[in-house]
Amino acid sequence: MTRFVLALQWSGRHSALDPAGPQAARIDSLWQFLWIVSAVVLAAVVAALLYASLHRRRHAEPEQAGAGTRTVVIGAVGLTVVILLVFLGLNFGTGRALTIPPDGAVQVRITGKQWWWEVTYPGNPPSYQVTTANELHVPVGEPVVVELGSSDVIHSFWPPDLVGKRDLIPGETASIWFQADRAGEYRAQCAEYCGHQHAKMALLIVAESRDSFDRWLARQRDSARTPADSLARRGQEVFLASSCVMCHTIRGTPAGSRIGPDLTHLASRRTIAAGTLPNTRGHLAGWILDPQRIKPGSRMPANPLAAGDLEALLAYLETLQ
Ligand code: HEC
Ligand SMILES: [Cu+2]
Repeated sequence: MTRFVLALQWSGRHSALDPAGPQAARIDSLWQFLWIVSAVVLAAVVAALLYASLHRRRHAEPEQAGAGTRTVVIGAVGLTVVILLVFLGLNFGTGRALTIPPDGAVQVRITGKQWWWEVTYPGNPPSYQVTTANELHVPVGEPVVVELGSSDVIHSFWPPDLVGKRDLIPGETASIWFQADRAGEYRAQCAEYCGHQHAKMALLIVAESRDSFDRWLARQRDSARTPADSLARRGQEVFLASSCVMCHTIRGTPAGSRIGPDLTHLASRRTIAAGTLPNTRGHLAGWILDPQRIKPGSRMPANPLAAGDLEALLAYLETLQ
């Protein structure tokens, strides 16, 4: 089967035609069936049209159509109805199979924001709750139920390699479930136009072994430590003295706002700004100085920091593993 795999180097694969889990595989086989049958029907219609125009009788009126023609027309209408009913049944069956999650699934909540994703793993006790952004980790081969909500406008969660789309609607909770059968990095994209930076609203999904997933989750639970290094410590002071604290959380410090992504483990993430840039020092510097050049309209203002302060701030952010 032809594979169209759009691989963005740092933000995962993105293709509905190369399913990596049972839900996406069902959607893929439904679509294969629909397009093959539709292609055969189209070919038959075009062939009939060509035949009819080549064998046209002069001055023939519709009421002169013979019994043979009538049989063909009635047969074609009947066949069309049967094909449409089969499509309907398969569609319904696929929809049902996708809506009922098995017990014991991994639970995670995703909130859509203009223009990024907040990802929360509930904890028991509640202090075990993990909050991160733009990166969803899941264990391979296990069902994952994603609860979806929005805090501003309608967004849509769409990881084409894993499952279809589900809208995130303000004031409502929807859910979708999927399972990744192959380890790897997959890309989800907001699939409902949600304003200026809708296109730059991607979510990286990392499917990994149960062991690495547990280790990742345990690490994400930790608060940030005050850095030992003096430059990084100065960076922490810059962060806490700047406007950053009005919008961001770094657990373990007084910064506790949720307007922007939680930065407690920023350095462990592969991308910044919802898959827009790889998480490197240079990109981070460019983003902090002027996010409006990278994502015009985004909800983070420019920060004209002095060079020394910026350098210290970057050193600090790099300690947030
Ligand atoms: C008015 C609120 C606001 C202020 C002030 C602010 N930010 Fe942000 N920040 C945001 C929002 C919103 C985003 C998400 C933007 C997006 O991806 O569209 C963001 C994204 C980021 C990211 C990328 C995080 C990720 O995982 O994608 C970093 C890093 C960051 N901010 C650092 C800072 C620093 C450092 C400061 C202070 C110098 C700061 N921010 C000030 C709102 C703010
Ligand atoms: Cu969108």
